[in-house]
Amino acid sequence: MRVRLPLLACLFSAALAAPAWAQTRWDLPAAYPASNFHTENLTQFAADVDRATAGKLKITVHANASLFKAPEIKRAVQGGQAQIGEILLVNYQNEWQIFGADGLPFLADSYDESAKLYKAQKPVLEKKLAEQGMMLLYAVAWPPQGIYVKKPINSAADLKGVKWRAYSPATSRIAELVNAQPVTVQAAELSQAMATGVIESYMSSGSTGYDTKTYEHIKYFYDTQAWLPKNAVLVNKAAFDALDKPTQAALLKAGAEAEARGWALSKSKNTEYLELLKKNGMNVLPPSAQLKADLKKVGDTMLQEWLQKAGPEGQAIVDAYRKP
Ligand code: PCA
Repeated sequence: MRVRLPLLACLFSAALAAPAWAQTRWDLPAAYPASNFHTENLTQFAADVDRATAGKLKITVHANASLFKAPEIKRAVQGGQAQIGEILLVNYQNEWQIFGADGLPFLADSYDESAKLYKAQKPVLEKKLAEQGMMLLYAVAWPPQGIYVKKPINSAADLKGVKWRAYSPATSRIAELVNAQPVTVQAAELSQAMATGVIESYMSSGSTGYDTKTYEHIKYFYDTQAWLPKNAVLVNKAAFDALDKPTQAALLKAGAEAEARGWALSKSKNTEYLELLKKNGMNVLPPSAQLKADLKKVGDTMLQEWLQKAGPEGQAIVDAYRKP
């Protein structure tokens, strides 16, 4: 009988620990590593929801594309395979141009402008996602995007023929416009793509450069501050509706807090990441006047192309964004 005692004790404590009310468990697929600031923010958000609901809603964050690959997360939330998930909006530009508004070079290239663009973009984003059975819980900008490249560059012409990693339709388009060779690789596979020589250049933030140890393969970062793409956290509407009112309120509150915290984190961490890159041997440099002018031209072309494809809906966003 001695054997049974621990078992009994175990069952008894499990019964005690088990809540008398129903517990809801949600999965949250995310595409970036656990140590990334977006993911840390998600983890904090999940802990806040847990605390605010006294454990009624448990959200498990699955970092680094371990549950779904980056381009699959939106569909997973839409279809209810995941109740909540974090996406990179610009990944979905081909589905609907408005998702790509924050990926256009130099349309909004500072945190303030990026916040303003978000405000202009948000109502239409919410409407579209609602049509798809989802809610926009919150969105946070990545730090400004610069160019990682193996050799020093002075102009866009120096990028000719370079193997260029793209993470979105727009970053592929930039490659085409500067005559580089685009290959789409999501962040979770980026380290490997550099190690195997599949890519020798890409545009992204100091954050992703640091996360992927880019300094082990690439030694130059041109801080072009070209745009700030956003991650957005989406919720399946049916899953949300199935929650009781206090739980819904707790989720929305934690989401709003995560949004404010995320923007502040992005900004402060950006400086930190660039310092860390330098410490690890990266040359962090301002772009030359020529490179700046070349990229500005690329941005102008892409904005024209985008406006044509996005139609009046896109024009309305740009107008609202530019209104003083
Ligand atoms: N990092 C992500 C998207 C934008 C960013 O800064 C990436 O490179 O995949």
